[in-house]
Amino acid sequence: MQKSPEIKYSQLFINNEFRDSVKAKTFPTYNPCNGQMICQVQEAAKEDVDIAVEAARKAMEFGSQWRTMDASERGKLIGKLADLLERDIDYVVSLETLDNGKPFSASKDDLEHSATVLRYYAGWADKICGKTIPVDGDFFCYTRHEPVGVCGQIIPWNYPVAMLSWKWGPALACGCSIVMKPAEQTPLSALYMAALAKEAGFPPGVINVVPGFGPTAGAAISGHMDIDKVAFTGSTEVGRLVMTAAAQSNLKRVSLELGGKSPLVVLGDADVDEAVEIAYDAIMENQGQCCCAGSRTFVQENIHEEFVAKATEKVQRRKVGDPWDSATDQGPQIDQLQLEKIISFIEKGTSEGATLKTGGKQIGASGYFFEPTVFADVEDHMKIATDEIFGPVQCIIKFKTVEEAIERANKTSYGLAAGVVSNDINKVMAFAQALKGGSVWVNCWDEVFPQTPFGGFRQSGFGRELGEYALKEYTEVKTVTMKIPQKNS
Ligand code: TXE
Repeated sequence: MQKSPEIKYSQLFINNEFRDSVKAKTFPTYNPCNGQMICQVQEAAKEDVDIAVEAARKAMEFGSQWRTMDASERGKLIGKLADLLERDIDYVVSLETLDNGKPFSASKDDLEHSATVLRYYAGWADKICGKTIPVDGDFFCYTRHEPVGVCGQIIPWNYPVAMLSWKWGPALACGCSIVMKPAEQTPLSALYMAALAKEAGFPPGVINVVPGFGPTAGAAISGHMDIDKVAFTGSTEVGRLVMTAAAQSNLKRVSLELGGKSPLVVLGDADVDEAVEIAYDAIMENQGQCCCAGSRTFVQENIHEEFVAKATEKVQRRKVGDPWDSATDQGPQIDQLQLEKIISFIEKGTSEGATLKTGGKQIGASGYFFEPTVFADVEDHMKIATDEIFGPVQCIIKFKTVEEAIERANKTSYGLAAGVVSNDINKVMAFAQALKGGSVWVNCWDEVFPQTPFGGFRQSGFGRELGEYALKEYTEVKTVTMKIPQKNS
């Protein structure tokens, strides 16, 4: 643990070099524990994105070092990157904790996960293949799964390195090049990962990192005429802008991983203590700043009262504070804006008639700490039940029948995740089939693996990250049809 990790990189990373932005403009990144500046970081504008895209394009040129590299060699480089991340894990975890505010142990989990994701995709690099297809006539026909090309990747601040690994892993395995914009709140760990990528041996231009803001650097990526694909994780609102920009520029491929309002349904037969634990983790994880947070907790009426009492007690024991302290469960929220958003939801919840069981206030005046909160008597129409709060706020909703729970759980414009807690296999199966979400968790929550696809239904986005499915987002299928003298079966 390095409570004051040295900031080694704060410049743009383009063509395997750290460099200032064209206008040498910088922006500050802050420590969410106290709101103080950590350092100034070079800020990418459109002209910097253009330079990064040019480098990424050159790396993708026909006959380039990257294009002619053996696929197995690409895999080795990705594996090396995972090795280097593990070598420096204490430092990178420290950097992540400093810039994001999440507890050190949680950052460590994220980074270990990131290394396994990279390693998983290292294994895929030489297993991405097309098919030979038995067409009619004297033809030989096969498909090639080619890299989609230059990929713009825009990521948020809630899981900085993990989001990077989800996007770099499949893009690199497929042989693409990358222009990544980390979130303005958390640029530091991505820059360090860029330095590790250079050390691993990726050719110049394959990986470029351009810290900056959404409306400038982000918009320059999504509207760029020479980027072939944009992968975005963030708010639904910005997802819409990214897709519009893609449509209005060059129809680049788009994948979006957006917000959610994911339901966790606790059925009356569940063990209440176990259900309380699952529901607590589902919403409180990562200070509640999780796209797949279980942010609507439906509880069947026969156990509702006991559940509310135990959930409240559990949340009251949650230790909020110094992320460097191993006893801490919850660090600060990411910034003032997110803190204010949560506070405004608390006001809405109270004024709309939900019962505030515990929490609801900012902690201290320094930094962005917020009390873990439980609302009971939440009704479907309330803002706290319809909108993404993105904070440690549990909303408990009572229901009577299974059919009603399914209908109400699905009554949202989102569809990222859903869950059910029950030991009744028939009811569990009904839920698993009926709930609209890219992930359904049974008697658990947020169990995400490198091997399993993750993504949204409806306005939670489209496209899948992780697993074999993610490869589809980074490849184009080419059909090659060749006239031959005579075919033979
Ligand atoms: O998200 P933004 P913010 C949700 C969550 C949160 C809300 C706002 O509800 O409270 O979004 O958070 C870049 N063109 N999620 O403001 O703005 C931006 O710089 C291109 C859910 O942080 O969507 C950053 O890199 N890019 C979520 C990234 O988009 C633009 C995680 C995300 O920022 C852009 C984070 C533009 N016009 C927030 N404007 C999840 N799905 O996990 C911004 N960006």
